[in-house]
Amino acid sequence: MLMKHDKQTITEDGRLMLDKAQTDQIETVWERYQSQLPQCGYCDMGLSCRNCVMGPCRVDPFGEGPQKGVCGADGDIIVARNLGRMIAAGAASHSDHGRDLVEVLAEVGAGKGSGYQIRDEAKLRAVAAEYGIETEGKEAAAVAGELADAMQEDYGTRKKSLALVQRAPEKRREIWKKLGIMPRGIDRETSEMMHRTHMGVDNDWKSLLLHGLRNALSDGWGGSMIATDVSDILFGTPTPRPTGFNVGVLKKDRVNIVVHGHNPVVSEMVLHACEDPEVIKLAEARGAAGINLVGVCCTGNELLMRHGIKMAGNHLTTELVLSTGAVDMMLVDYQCIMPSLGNIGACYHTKMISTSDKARFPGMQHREFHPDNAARLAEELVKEAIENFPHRGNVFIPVESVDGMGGFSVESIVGALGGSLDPLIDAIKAGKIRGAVGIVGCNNPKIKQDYGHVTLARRLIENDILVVDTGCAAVATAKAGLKTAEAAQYAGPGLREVCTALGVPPVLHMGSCVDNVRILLVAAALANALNTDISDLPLAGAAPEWYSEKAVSIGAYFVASGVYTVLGPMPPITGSMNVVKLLTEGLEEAVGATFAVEPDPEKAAVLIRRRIENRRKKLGLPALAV
Ligand code: SF4
Ligand code: MSK
Repeated sequence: MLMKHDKQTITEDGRLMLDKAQTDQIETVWERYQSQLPQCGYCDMGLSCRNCVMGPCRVDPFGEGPQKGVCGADGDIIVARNLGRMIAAGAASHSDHGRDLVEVLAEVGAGKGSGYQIRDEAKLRAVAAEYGIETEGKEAAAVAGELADAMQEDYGTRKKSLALVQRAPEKRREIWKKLGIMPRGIDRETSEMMHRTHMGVDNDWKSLLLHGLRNALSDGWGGSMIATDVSDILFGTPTPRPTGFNVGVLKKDRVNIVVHGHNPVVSEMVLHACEDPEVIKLAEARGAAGINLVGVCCTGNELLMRHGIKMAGNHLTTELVLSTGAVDMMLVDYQCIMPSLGNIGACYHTKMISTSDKARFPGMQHREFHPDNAARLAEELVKEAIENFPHRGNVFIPVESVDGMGGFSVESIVGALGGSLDPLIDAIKAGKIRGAVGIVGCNNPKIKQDYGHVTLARRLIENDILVVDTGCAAVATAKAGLKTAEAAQYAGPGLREVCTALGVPPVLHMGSCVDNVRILLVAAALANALNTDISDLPLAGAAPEWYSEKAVSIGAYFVASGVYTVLGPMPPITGSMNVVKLLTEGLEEAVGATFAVEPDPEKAAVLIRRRIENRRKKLGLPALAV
């Protein structure tokens, strides 16, 4: 049966590629979602538990069936435990990604990381100083080695708090201390969450949720922050640069290589190999006009931020990109890579390659990257992609790409503002910019692709609210044309004036999922400049189309850092009204911010505008009635 693709996605390339996938009899995420309906109501409400084999158990939300699991856990405990485990999985994913980067930094420090080098020495020295490392008179490699050691200590359990929490405003740190949620060790908090949620350990739903915040903080002010800092040190701190978006970035006459996943350790080496003149000559000898390296998801965003590499799509486009028949090789590292991809690649000529020792996929050839073989293996693989170019069948690239700008690190935003955040603060005080919102997260087949991100971003900028975004949200708004300087025309008069003066878009691309910490750092810098706390500022976060456990951790560290955060899809917590009330109301008193859940982005925009105007009023700034 033909699907109405305008129900699946707002994007033109998505609709056309869905037609193509259907013609080619490729099963996509949307069809598999349909085949799962109706999804399990107990799981949807968080009321099922399989933490031990006295179970699996479930609690009846209507009060007619069992109200307790075999061990005696009630709905509150089961819901809180399940949410805690989602946070632990998300925090572990980001933080383990950070660990991989620290290990490369350690290799570089030991003079062994062949092909990797320090690209931002100033940042290396600045971050090392934050860790209390004496850098004066030392070679960069020596500093890198010491910093890698100190960061590895952060993963362990021997400290009272992580080094980088010092970047949070003092008032925020006091809140964390008072609540007993100061993150200690990155691995420790995740490990403790797994312990607490074992049968017969923490059976107080409030205490479980508080530890959830601590676990998430160990990601936001720990693992993810380390991942971003070390990526900047090794590969360069991003600066604004032009790029392009959607499936139209694939080129019929070039060898197309797509990188997918999250960690830039592999993709940076692949980029390097693609720029080798000898390798380019080989591509020409095989009849191609050159090599075209593009990205999807966050590995793509990492390359986009630092090199302007173009993005073929976000999460729900990853299968469709293959059905262009134009991809000669897809290289994946880890996270958000659908296990369906290998089999889709096999329907075309695409070589599918997995590269991480911890992530394998059906239908993919496994070629493992390590610092000592990365440069050589990257070149080998790019050459194999070139040799695959003549094997292409029909190619279908139905759209032209959309222009956009990426590369807005904290450093480059401060640079664009002339060296300090003062002009931004002045614009906020004057009401030209009413506040700022971070839109983050994924696509989810439960929501029309990109509709949540794009609608929310449009409503916010129309109302003079600056939007910064990351991950798949950032690609969604870019595909919709909101990441050019000209997009200032869609903003309200105040934001338009500021963007036009600076030549920047009203929606700033701040990077990958781990780069959400860049948003935290802007918030912290604003709070410090105003001698206040993050929760007092006219800021908010939103994840209109989230799907992943990582997004739960991100949402939890945003809220625990004082940022009101609106989720699109409902997390699996409705089985416990106690948990729902704590997360959506009770946390306000504890950490100065809460979650809200609103799947309709039009209504989410109203909630956020209300919050921002409320915070403006509290700061004594001119406020509007919403
Ligand atoms: Fe059932 Fe309790 Fe075991 Fe969960 S921990 S499966 S509720 S017995
Ligand atoms: S890739 S976590 S689908 S944003 Fe970071 Fe996109 Fe979400 Fe993965």
